[in-house]
Amino acid sequence: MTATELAQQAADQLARLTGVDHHDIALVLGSGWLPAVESLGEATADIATTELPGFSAAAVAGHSGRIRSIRSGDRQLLVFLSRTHYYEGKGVAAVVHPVRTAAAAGCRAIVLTNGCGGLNEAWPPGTPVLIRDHINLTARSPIEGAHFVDLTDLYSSRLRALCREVDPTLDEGVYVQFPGPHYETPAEIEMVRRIGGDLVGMSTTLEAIAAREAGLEVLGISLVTNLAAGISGEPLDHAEVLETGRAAAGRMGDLLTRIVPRI
Ligand code: 8IG
Repeated sequence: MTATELAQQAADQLARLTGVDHHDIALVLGSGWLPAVESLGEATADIATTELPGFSAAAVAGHSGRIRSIRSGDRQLLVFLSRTHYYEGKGVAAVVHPVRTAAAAGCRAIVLTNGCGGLNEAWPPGTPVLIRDHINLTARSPIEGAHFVDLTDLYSSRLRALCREVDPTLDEGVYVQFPGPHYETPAEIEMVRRIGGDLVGMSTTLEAIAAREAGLEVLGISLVTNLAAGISGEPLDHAEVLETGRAAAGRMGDLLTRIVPRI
């Protein structure tokens, strides 16, 4: 079975379990974004990812393996409360299966969120930053075969402009995906700075590529949860990431809730 066929099976089962045969916008919630889901609207269904073909169980504390179908105004949202990370070793196809399922479920746009390290000291933990572009340091692609997908304007300039209308204080940055699961060394962060990166994390770029291949419009928003290694002198800590998310939840929920109706 091809990846697209498996995603279609997942979308068909999703339609049966949620009673919704067409979703409009997908959201993937990264580290620190989970509390923001409550502001988005009323959940009309809440299912475990494992109820759909092709999904495996979530592995990280603070990531819950569930999918919600949420009514938000006249839009039906498909919200993934967690993601499969590349570092879990389940393969790139597993990482991007939610994105392909969203496309098969009818979504035209996807909002990819993540928690990340920031290189800019003007972005304290709790700062949301729009992803303007990315550098994929996994050296992998979700696409197989001679399918040469254009990634110019991968992170939709239309959607970024719309976000800045909603919140003019939003900055933009280049997101660099490392394979993880270890954080970077200070020397690697210096390399990121020199190659033009502003944000470092362990997700998003492979999903964005798969989304573009599937024809989805992509919006990427990072929540800076820590300064990148070597910048503050403090060690990095996953508990701190979760706490920053809780503290920023109000602002992130508000941001998503104001953006979604305009996508
Ligand atoms: I949250 O500093 C979070 N995720 N690679 N580096 C990488 N991933 C992260 C970081 C970070 N913070």
